[in-house]
Amino acid sequence: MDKKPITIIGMPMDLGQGRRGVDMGPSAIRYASAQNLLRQLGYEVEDIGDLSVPSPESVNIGDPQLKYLSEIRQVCEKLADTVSGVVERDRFPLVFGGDHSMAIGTVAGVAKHYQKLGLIWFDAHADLNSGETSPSGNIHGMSLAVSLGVGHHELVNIGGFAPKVHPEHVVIIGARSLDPGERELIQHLGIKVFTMHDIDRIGMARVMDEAISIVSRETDGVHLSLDLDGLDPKDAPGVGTPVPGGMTFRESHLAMEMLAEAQVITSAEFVEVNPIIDRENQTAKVAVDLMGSVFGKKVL
Ligand code: HAR
Ligand code: MN
Ligand code: MN
Ligand code: MN
Repeated sequence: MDKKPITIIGMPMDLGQGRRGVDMGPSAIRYASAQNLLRQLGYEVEDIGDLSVPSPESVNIGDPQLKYLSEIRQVCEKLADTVSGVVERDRFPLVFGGDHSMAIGTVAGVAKHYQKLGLIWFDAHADLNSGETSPSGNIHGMSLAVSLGVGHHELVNIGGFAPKVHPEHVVIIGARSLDPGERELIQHLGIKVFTMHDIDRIGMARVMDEAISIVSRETDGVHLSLDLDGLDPKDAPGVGTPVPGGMTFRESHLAMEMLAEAQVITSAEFVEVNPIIDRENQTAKVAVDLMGSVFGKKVL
């Protein structure tokens, strides 16, 4: 298997949600020895450090239905440029977060380079709200919608083009907390969602077989956007919006192992790690463990 060199980017983003601490996610993930693990797996790895993100105390919250819109737009533009530069250098962008609003930037950066980008959204939530439907005004609950071209024009047009992905190339895995407007958009766009019910019923192996076939059908790249709250809070307690009844440690690993076997992933981000509300960095450790599986770590 060809091992593309990896570039780590830290995105200390916490403007997209309401709890402090998720800006420390990149440090927590580094502390859990991400770089060492990837090197042990035989990859060449560079870490270009963190982008700078203003702290919420230093800026105005703005429109309560789109909190910190202008700052999030600015830092996501920067992230998109950075990620795009990494792809241009023929390296694998691996982004550590940070709240999930950062995906607006990551996806914009990779989408520049793929005619048809597949997208795996591993999450308890669908992140398909807009300023009109959001119950919270938190932009981390809008990032998938924005990537699909739905939402505020300043976010939708980051990178200068829209949409970044088409609904038929997107799968959501692990969903168990959806708002009414999100359900409507799922129906309207026909997005494939594997809920926890589906995972219970048919098992993660079949879910991943189907998911991989959807995201790789006619696509030329696949981005993995992994929100740690997709896992059960027992396995990943350090997240700002935990939802019980999530994917287990093993189910999540199986998903990552199957992605590695299929060799479809061309970029990835691990988001929503909040060490302040974690227990002994458990969630960052789980993130790094899952990364190992994505990059081909095997028992035997
Ligand atoms: N759906 C809710 C909202 O839009 C909760 C957002 C979800 N939180 C996340 N994103 N961590 O996956 O406000
Ligand atoms: Mn999310
Ligand atoms: Mn989530
Ligand atoms: Mn298409």
